[in-house]
Amino acid sequence: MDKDRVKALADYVHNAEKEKREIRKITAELYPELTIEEAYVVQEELVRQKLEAGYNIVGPKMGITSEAKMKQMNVDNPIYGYVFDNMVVEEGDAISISDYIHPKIEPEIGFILGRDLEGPGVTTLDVLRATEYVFPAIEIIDSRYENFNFTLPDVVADNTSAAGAVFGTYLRKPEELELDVVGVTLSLNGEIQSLGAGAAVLGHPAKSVASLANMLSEKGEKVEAGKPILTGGVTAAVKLTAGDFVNVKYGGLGNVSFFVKE
Ligand code: 0L1
Ligand code: MG
Repeated sequence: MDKDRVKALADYVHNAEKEKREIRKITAELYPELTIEEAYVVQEELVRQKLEAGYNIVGPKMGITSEAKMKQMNVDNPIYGYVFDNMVVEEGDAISISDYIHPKIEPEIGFILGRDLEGPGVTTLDVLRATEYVFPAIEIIDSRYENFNFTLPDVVADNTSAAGAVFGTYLRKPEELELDVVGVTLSLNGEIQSLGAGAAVLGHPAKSVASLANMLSEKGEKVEAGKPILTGGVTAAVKLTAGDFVNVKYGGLGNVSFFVKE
């Protein structure tokens, strides 16, 4: 794919994000032959544009980490993208629904590494040994594509729908918890909407970090210490509406909440 097309496709999704409007997926007609490899090149250009605009990367995020989602999209591997500083929402604060297109939330288990991890060959055990803290988090996803309708290359080019992150402040050492059996309930206005356990994320959330390290190694990159990593949704994503009070409880790992206003 030539440079002009990479830039045109990155502009296409980036403008939709900036203008908060839905677009048709890239593969619908703009460029049906988009491959995963090309999509990551488009994502890199999108990331470059955001950095050039003055935003900073807070940390990486993993997506399509559940068995159900992988089956639905007919893929064997998860995908990754990046959370930027303008996406971070303080726990307990309110977001404005008008700052998004059609936001949904995913409860996630976050990791902070004490040392860099470089693949290939990184294992779940390597991740647990390198982890300084785990913490509760909520990801806000907001696909720029109409009705969240996309193929895997489309969603990779769109920075894996990244739009927001609420990082909880309940830090725990990984050995204090059995992360695969940490239960999670997501409530809107006091009513449980979805629930799950840590094992919904590739069998164990630490495996998601290992997978990230191994995928990044193909580009000569590593997972850096000190940056919060979102490992993937523990439950199905839930749609947000103005007026919602979001509360997610994590067994042994505290809870995270925020409000949604007009
Ligand atoms: O973080 C995620 O798992 C979302 C990845 C993109 C898929 C979606 O937008 O539903
Ligand atoms: Mg997610």
